Amino acid sequence: MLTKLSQLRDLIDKDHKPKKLILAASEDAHSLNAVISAAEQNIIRAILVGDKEKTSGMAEILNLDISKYEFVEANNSVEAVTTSVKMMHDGRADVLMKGKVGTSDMLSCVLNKDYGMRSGNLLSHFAYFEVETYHKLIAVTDVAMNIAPNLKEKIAILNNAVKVLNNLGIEMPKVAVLGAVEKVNTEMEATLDAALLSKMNQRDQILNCIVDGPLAFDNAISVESAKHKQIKSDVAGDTDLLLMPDIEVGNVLYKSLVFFARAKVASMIVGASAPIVLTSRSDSEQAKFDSILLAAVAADNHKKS
Ligand code: COD
Repeated sequence: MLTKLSQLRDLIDKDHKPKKLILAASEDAHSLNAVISAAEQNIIRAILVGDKEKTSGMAEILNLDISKYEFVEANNSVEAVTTSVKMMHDGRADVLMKGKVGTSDMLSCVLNKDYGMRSGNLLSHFAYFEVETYHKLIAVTDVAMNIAPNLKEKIAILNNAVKVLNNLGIEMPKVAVLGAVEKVNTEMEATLDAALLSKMNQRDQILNCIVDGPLAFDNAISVESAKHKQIKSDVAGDTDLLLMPDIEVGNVLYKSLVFFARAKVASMIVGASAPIVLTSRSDSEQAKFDSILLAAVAADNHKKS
């Protein structure tokens, strides 16, 4: 059972060759520090794309030697992202990482039909949390890409996340599909979708996991709360993955866990032609480093599948 994000390190392939990671718009202090630290620990090989003058100035202040890493010049963040995504499209690296550029700008470029990183699947965001008050790591999806997913999109988001968890060694992750309440309410669409997803799982239309829902947040993560409400569930209180109804709920939960609960987090975009590290500007350097670790493990598995 995974209880700490640092355990991701043990999951790196024994014959792991450091994966090539492109940092798009490299003039971002936290990202640069995390990338160089991961490169120095042989987790990745770094390629920096961005404004050379600003990046070098930042490296000097941070006391980092970036002279040994490949550098591709770009005049602005849009050019940096476009160049980076095109390099990924051409198979020049295994992982893409967002530097000093807006999330939507980065994602729109990734979705470009001609030179993007589409794979035919829905792309979605996967976040993995270490929360002191929970007995194991817990995944949350989708808090950053799909704004208001319909049922079909929720199936794809769920399958993307289950694939990540299966690859991390969790054979049958327990999935709680969240609503505001644990009973189906015909006026609350999230509860209807949750019930359908549970039934599809029972009928083997969604595989390699145990799905239950609707569950409210408290009974998804607390055995006492589930008992109190007399909920019979194989998932309640022992959830590995929380499926969010939409981006607003997901994003508020993400930030509440980080800012109120001081949780640690690693996150990435999955479902594309390669994993994409897409932490937000407010994420810590540790979160960026752990996300690189998560993406490196995912890239090892990507190569095998
Ligand atoms: N997976 C695969 N294809 C997709 C996806 C997806 N998740 N989303 C859109 N597409 C395809 C569509 O089918 C279409 O062919 C094309 O991409 C364009 O679709 P649009 O018009 O919806 O694309 P955009 O560029 O307007 O929007 C895509 C974004 C991902 C940018 C948008 O959904 C978005 O802004 N998401 C929220 C990002 C955000 O602000 N996160 C902040 C949280 S920190």
